[in-house]
Amino acid sequence: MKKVLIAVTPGLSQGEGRYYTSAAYFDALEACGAIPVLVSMKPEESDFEEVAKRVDGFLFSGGNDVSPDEYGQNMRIGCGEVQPERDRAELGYFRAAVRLDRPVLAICRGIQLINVAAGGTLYQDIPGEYRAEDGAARLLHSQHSPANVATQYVNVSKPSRLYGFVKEERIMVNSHHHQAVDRVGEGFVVTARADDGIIECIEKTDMSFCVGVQWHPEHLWQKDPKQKAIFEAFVKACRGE
Ligand SMILES: [Mn+2]
Repeated sequence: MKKVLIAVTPGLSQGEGRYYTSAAYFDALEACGAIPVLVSMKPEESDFEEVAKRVDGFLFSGGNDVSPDEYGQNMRIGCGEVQPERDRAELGYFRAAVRLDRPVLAICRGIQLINVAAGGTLYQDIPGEYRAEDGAARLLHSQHSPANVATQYVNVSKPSRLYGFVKEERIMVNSHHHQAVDRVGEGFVVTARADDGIIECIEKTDMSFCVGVQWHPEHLWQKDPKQKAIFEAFVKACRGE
């Protein structure tokens, strides 16, 4: 079987000039038969499409907050550290992926990034800005437990790509985020929400595969086949199946 090449976007340290990411993304992709590679966060404009042509898919990883400037807002109290350099690089790669219809899996910061790329907005800080409708209890989206512990329910829409992977309408996930999708970007549909209404999955229906999840399946797949199914489906899409 063909082993696909998947571009993974790294985090970028401010001071030391390091690219870094969690090995868990690599482990999950490799377990599904892919070859993951890290891509530069300082590419030239023409590199975006060059990279998109040569890889079979993109994984947009977790990390710091997207600059509110990218969705036309001031930075409000509660917003965390931003890195304009990383925003520019990931927005460029994502737009190239859209143009060439390369499969995209976007995780945590990734779902926020692709939503902003499509003209959507974010809650800059859930505890400070989000109030659940109809009085639903506010949930802990920045869990204190380790990442391999699932702590919240997510309600999966049916039909959806996500439902096709996990085949359940209510799944347990981990939660390590203080921001979330607010206004949904053009071309995306919401396919999962937490019990307080926070958006946990979006999908771009006009691409062969473009799924953003707010949780971290890369820390759950080893003990939860439903989470592994997300990576399996992504790698399959990268193979063109
Ligand atoms: Mn959550």
